[in-house]
Amino acid sequence: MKLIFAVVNGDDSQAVARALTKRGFFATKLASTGGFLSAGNTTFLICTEDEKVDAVVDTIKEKSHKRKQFVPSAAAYGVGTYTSFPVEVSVGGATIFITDIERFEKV
Ligand code: 2BA
Ligand code: 2BA
Repeated sequence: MKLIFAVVNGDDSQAVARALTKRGFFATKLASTGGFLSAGNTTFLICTEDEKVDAVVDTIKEKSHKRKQFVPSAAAYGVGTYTSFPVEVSVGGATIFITDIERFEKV
């Protein structure tokens, strides 16, 4: 079994959740916050069999979109507001981490 952590843009999280459920995957959604932008995003935890990992990743990829976002450099880098200028960052589609599970139980 593998545990997939997927950080998804808040705007895509409903579409990702719907698609995962429709394709028979079980998932847990956690409300999370990006360390850089301090904006809300959604972290999915998905535990599934090894051979289904690619299908989960493909589903997330399909429903998560890349976005360009402008942020004040003061907010992004913590410099004084007198030097603030907009900085463009590319956010998403999704950031995905996959780890082994030693034991999985539903009791
Ligand atoms: P349970 O399987 O007891 O799961 C309860 C909650 O535990 C789930 O809430 C989810 O938050 C988490 N969970 C369970 N298995 C997981 C896994 N492999 N990876 C990550 N998180 C997991 P919900 O998603 O709201 O599901 C509530 C109940 O609905 C589930 O109870 C299950 O009986 C059913 N269910 C969930 N997804 C389904 C699906 N794709 N197809 C059919 N039934 C589903
Ligand atoms: P945030 O930390 O709010 O980051 C939003 C976007 O800002 C990132 O998009 C990236 O383009 C940029 N960024 C983040 N940290 C940066 C830094 N130190 N210097 C310059 N630019 C930076 P994504 O890479 O698509 O990440 C989207 C969200 O996924 C992140 O939100 C964070 O919550 C999570 N994430 C991304 N990589 C991660 C990692 N290696 N470990 C844990 N969480 C990660």
